[in-house]
Amino acid sequence: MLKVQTGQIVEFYSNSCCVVSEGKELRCKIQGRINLVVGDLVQLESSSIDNNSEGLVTKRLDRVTALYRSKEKVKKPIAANISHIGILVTKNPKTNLEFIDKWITISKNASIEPFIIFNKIDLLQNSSFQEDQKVYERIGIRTFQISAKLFTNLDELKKYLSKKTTIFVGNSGSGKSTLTSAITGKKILSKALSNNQGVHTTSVSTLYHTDEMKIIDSPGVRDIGIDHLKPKEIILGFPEIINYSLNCTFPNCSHQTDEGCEVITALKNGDIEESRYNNFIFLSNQEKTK
Ligand SMILES: Nc1nc2c(ncn2[C@@H]2O[C@H](COP(=O)(O)OP(=O)(O)OP(=O)(O)O)[C@@H](O)[C@H]2O)c(=O)[nH]1
Ligand SMILES: [Mg+2]
Ligand SMILES: [Zn+2]
Repeated sequence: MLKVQTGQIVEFYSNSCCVVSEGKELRCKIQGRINLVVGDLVQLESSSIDNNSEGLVTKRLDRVTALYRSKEKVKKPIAANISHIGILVTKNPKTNLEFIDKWITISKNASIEPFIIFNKIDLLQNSSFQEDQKVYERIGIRTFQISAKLFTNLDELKKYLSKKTTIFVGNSGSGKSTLTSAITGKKILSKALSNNQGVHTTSVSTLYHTDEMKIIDSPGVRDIGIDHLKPKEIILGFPEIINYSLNCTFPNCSHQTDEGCEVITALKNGDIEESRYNNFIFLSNQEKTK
């Protein structure tokens, strides 16, 4: 007998997927050409006779949120129905501020709350993340300093993640899988060399459920394409610039010449961080030249 039920995609491959439904994990085929990503809610048919784990996804339910990136100028969904994005930042590999600002921009455009996790603090002499932390706390972005490997400061982070669906993003080697494992208690292979068998870099996004939260561990990226965003969408990643721009003399102010520009005044007064301003101008100009 066929049973129709709903579930959530925890892993998606090109023509099959893993779905959690009614507390069980099912390996599913996909009917027709349904465009799915991790986190999607779906309707599926499962066979109740053979009591294990096979199903057919027949429909995707509406997405509450969807996170997009662009790849070769095409807008592609990365994950659905997430509430938060945790951006992992490390000194090694070095995460640059432009990468962080791009992630903030795509999150804000998707109405998903970004926050920053400074990881691997066990490798640092003194708190050398402090300056970057100030830049982002100033604009209302929550930040954490942790060591995923040594479980340092994880309690506060866990409390923050409670009741949320969060995707961890960041460069390859920043510790997303190590952190996901430390928080969820699930065994996940990390990038370290294991028995000389090679490097376990994450190749597919996976959603992990615990009683308190849902976490998606994603593959590392060197850069994130935001070509699909127009200049008026880029500025959503820069709330402090929006604030000051409201008082610019000219409504179509480019915020690049002095005259009547409150953004430039705020920059000169130190009310807007230089790195944030520079990234805003860089990303806006990039979009304009397309
Ligand atoms: N010292 C230290 N090492 C860490 C910490 N967190 C992760 N690592 C190490 O960093 C390496 C990469 O960790 P992963 O968790 O695999 O990184 P990832 O972000 O999942 O990498 P990809 O899957 O390739 O994107 C591993 O050798 C981890 O042991 C930390 O807090 N301190
Ligand atoms: Mg990984
Ligand atoms: Zn201006």
